[in-house]
Amino acid sequence: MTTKRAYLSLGSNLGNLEENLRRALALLESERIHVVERSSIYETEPQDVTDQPWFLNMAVACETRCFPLQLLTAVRDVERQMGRVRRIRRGPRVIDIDILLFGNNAVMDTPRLIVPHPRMLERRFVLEPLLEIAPDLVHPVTRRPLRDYLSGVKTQKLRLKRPLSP
Ligand code: PH2
Ligand code: MG
Ligand code: MG
Repeated sequence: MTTKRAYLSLGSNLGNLEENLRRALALLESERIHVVERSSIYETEPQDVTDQPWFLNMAVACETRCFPLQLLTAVRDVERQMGRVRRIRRGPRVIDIDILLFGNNAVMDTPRLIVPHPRMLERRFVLEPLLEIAPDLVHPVTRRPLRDYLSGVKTQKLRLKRPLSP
């Protein structure tokens, strides 16, 4: 069976944020989702629900044998293992792992999963880390380079960029 590459966005704004990201990466590995590239970590201003703590966000590239819905099940599993409780939609969370892109430009729209991630082009906390590890990515639907969308999100505050310590 072939392996496919997927790009994931990770975010945390409850508890020990760095520790949460580290634990999520380790748990992904235990689900046989191999993280092959990781961005720096970014402190980002909360979007959508603005009355919540700032986030730490990062993006990773991973290799997996999973199909998209299996990957979704695996990342939900990791979120669950980390005690994520879904309270407020888009509100504070210990960990959030979103599938941004899958395989060779996969496009899908199902009740459980939409790929590419429907809000990725409007979010600096997604685009900036993602472009750090893959500057030449093209959006599978619009066919435009992702870097073209950065200028549209520059007003969203983002600070401090450093490697996640081991
Ligand atoms: N996630 C959200 C809503 N708002 N804001 C930032 N800065 N980072 C996030 O990861 C984030 C958010 C819902 O998934
Ligand atoms: Mg999310
Ligand atoms: Mg999510």
